[in-house]
Amino acid sequence: MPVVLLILIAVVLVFGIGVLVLNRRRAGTAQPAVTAERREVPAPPPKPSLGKPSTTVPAPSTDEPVAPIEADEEISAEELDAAFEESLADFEAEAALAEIEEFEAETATEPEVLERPRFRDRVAKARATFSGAFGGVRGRAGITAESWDELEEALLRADVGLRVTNGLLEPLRARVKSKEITDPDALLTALQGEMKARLADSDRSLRLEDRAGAGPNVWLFVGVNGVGKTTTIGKVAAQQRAEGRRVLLAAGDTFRAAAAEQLQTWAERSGAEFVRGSEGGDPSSVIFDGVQAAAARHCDLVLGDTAGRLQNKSNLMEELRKVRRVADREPGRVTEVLLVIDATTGQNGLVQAKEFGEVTEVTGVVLTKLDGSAKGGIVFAIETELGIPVKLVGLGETIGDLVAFDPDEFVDALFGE
Ligand SMILES: Nc1nc2c(ncn2[C@@H]2O[C@H](COP(=O)(O)OP(=O)(O)OP(=O)(O)O)[C@@H](O)[C@H]2O)c(=O)[nH]1
Ligand SMILES: [Mg+2]
Repeated sequence: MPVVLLILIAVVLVFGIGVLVLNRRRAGTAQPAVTAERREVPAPPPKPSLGKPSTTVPAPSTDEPVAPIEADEEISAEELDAAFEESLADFEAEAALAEIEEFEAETATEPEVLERPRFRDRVAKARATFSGAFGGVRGRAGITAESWDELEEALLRADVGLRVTNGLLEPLRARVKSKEITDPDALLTALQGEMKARLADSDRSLRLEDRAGAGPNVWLFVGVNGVGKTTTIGKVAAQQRAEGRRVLLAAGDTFRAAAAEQLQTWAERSGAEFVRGSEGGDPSSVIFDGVQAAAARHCDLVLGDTAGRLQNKSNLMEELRKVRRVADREPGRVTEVLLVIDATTGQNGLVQAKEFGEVTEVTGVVLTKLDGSAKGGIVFAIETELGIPVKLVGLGETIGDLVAFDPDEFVDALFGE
């Protein structure tokens, strides 16, 4: 009798497995039918915005013990088919859930905390320009003609400019000649000191007059196309808001379609007020409206965007002169005109600075994209040759990636410290 029972169990098992294999084959060949059924799997919760899906689908595990088939249990082909489809549905649901979780992890927006980025972490490329030369200088037993060549080349490649490079190296040559400096390490330390000293005396503070009852301060942002004016305004707005000031952004770039929308997005992100005009309208009237609105709403500061322009287009430069004049009318006071320069454009930035400075009385430079550039040396050229202080530095594209320019930290970062 037990032998008969065993045979019976074996027959049922073989039959069951046969049906299972048959079904799998059917599923493989009859693709459209399976896809159709797949669509019937309850749809996963919608992707964005979703917190965690409220229901979790039990995860079928391939390691889970399969329930033993009882010998006397009648298992039809349909039941086996249904069981297989059910576990397929579970598997599909789990895959969908995993996909949602992966999507959420990828798209989770960073909270907009203004965490100050460090020069050291962002100026890797600028540092690389110097590190090869410094390595070469250190690698020699003494200070040779090659050491000087290497230093000079590195400074020029970093866009320090010929005049400033000579200005930095000449006093060092004299100190080496007089035997005050005798070894390579001491030479590099002395160069580091010279570079810091060059940038030491500038007043880099942003002017904001807080006279009671007075109208809003106006900071204008000027520069050539695509240097980062609008982005910088967004970053500055966030910083000023974080310091508790009421800020209004005025969309003085009426030239480019979507420029106002871009600024509006920054206004929303930073919690600033916003004023715009019509596309193609007079930028000075937008700035005027902005100042009026800011005065009415008791704002401390108006940040005025302007359209990018080439410094050699005299009509556009004239337009900028007018924007400045209008912004400075009561109740407004222009307390900063910030020339935004893209650090990757190198020495060309110097030419821009000259022209813009003449037209709008630039009070400071914002050097953007220092994170992606090997041209950090332009800082020295701008300050030494033009006497315009670099006040802010852009170290990335996000709202927190703007820092007050700290020359010591910058020079140390170039030296890999
Ligand atoms: N890596 C990096 N990118 C920056 C920085 N500042 C701005 N950008 C990018 O530069 C590009 C141009 O920025 P915008 O702010 O539109 O420049 P703009 O000067 O207003 O341009 P126009 O209005 O067309 O003249 C954008 O892709 C910015 O994200 C920075 O400090 N680092
Ligand atoms: Mg812009």
